[in-house]
Amino acid sequence: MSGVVAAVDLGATSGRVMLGYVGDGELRLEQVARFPNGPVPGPDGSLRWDFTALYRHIVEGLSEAVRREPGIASIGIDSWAVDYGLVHGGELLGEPFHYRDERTVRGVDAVNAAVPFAELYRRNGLQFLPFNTLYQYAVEERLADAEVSLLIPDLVAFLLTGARSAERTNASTTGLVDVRTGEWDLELAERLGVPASLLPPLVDPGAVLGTLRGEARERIGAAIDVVAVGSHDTASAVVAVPLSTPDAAYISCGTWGLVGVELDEPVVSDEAREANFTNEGGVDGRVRFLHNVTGLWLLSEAVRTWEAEDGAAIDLPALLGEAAAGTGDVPLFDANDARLSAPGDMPARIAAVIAESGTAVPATRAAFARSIVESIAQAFADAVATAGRLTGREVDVIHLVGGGSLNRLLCQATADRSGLPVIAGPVEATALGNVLVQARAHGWFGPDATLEDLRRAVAASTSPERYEPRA
Ligand code: LFR
Repeated sequence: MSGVVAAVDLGATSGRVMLGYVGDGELRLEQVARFPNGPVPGPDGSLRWDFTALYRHIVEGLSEAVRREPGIASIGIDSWAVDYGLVHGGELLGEPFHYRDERTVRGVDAVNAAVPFAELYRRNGLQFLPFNTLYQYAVEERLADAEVSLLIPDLVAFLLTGARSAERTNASTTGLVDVRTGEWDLELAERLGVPASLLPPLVDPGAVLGTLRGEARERIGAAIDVVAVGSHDTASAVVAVPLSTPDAAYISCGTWGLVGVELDEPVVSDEAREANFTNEGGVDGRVRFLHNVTGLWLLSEAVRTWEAEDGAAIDLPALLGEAAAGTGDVPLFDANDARLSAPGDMPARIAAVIAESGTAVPATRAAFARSIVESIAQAFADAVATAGRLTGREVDVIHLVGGGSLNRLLCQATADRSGLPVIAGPVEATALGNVLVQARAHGWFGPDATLEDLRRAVAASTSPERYEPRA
């Protein structure tokens, strides 16, 4: 069976609306709309998302999608994790905070004082990231004004259909879902002062959330169902990793590099906690056992700074080409250094971090780009090795998907530094995963299709590039 669905895919630097054509051996995406995204200044020096603009772009994109393809069977929505909007009386209480807002520092202190981290890890299985939703809730001033709190993709679905729900893969990133049961940990929520009423019913990928209604339906021009997908972008990306061996590792690389393996059961050992590995919820109850490495954020922030200096756009492929041609020692730094996580003058901050280690700071932009890419690759290689050690797997190949798979320097450096082959692609893994889970819900892959069946469809329809490690 075959058909077409629409995927809304919101990343930290851009959002897209895509059409996904599935069936009869076909799996193909067509981009309908692309719009910029990023942190914007909010009241009192806060860092927010311009959700109002995002939602407008989404509705415009979907109406264009319907114009091109009146027979769209459903819409699926995914985005970055952890961030939320508070809703009262159908209205959003202010623009959502960006996870890079520094208020989370206070939230971490408050949560640590209430629940020791070792206990938290046993309960929710999450690596420490200062912006996990539970830390944000600890300093959320408007919690008491809200009827419900909705994560970004759930918020979009609510505005489109009126449904109030929490899709499970993304809910797992709040820190308030029990890693063993996959249900809200209401006792933990109570200890942290989060009212249970704010946490909507959990739903699984594949469930029909509701049908476009009201103004959204009028503007989009059809009464289409919204179907839950792996609404955490990383969960959707992992669906579309064409895992080629049982011991394969994956890296989903965009703003972040999410490095790990897929498991059937969580690992919440002391070693996993100390290595800061997370057990996020995957589609079909799988576990995304992975570590967050700061990814292309470092490069895109550096480029943003240089473009502001020049008052002109930078030719990134040319810069990376120059970087790849460079010779000599490459100064490495810790890509996950906390000082590199907020927006700002990235080259100056990286220079400061490198200088601290007594190494010479790169003298040119190309050398800087090289240093950034090699440092990310080293962190990728380290995380793959740790994932293998923590799960007792002999990782034999790395699948690198997402925007980073187009960065040849990064793919080769990851192969070289890990000593493992890197299979790069598909670049659009997240949108593909979104489309595939909808298609399966419509029965287009047969009655009992597994994730492995979906991955076979990805492998058959894309041609990833292989990078062998060099001595
Ligand atoms: C990737 C991602 C990561 C999450 C980070 C913040 O886009 O969703 O998985 O840790 O963004 O939400």
